[in-house]
Amino acid sequence: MDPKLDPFTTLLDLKLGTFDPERAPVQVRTQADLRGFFQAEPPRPDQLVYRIMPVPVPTENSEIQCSTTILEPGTVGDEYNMTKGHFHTVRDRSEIYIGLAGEGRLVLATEDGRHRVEPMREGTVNYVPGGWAHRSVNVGTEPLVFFAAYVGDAGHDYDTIRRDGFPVLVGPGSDGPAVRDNPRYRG
Ligand code: PAN
Ligand code: ZN
Repeated sequence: MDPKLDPFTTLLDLKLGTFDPERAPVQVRTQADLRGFFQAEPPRPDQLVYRIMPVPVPTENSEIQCSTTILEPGTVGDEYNMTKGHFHTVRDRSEIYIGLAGEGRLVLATEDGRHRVEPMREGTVNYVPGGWAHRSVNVGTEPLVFFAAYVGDAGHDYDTIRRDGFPVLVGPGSDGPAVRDNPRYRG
């Protein structure tokens, strides 16, 4: 075959999640961007929640996209800071997360309403099979940092999550992080 891309290398800071050199502009998500994903109305719309550092390649299933996510600690209402969460637009596309720093939970859900909550911290390797929506939650006091690699043409379906939510919510409990049923799931 005729190769489509030239090889390249970038250096990942294993604690901070930053790339040197950066391969693409950093994507910033504030509380305002997460309106409709948190249960509560965001109290500080300009407050940073997370940043995504992409290593972009063509969006084809012959390629592997990757990025790091740096998710700040904090809460909005009764929920810890979290990513929007999504299904892949091409539903069967899978993904791998590698935890680099901080403490988190990976909330996963299927279209038929099953869910799982998996740990995230330095050294965890989370496998996200096709068909599972996924959202990361920072349950600690430091940034949650992880590396993600996924099939190039996966795409991101946020609208389904904005409409339906996840079956469970993660927030501070009396004895550490607590997972509660989401009263508005598909409500
Ligand atoms: C991740 C996520 C990243 C941000 O790279 O895109 O953590 O989360 P949201 O996309 O839900 O805002 C991934 O799962 N990519 O497929
Ligand atoms: Zn994904």
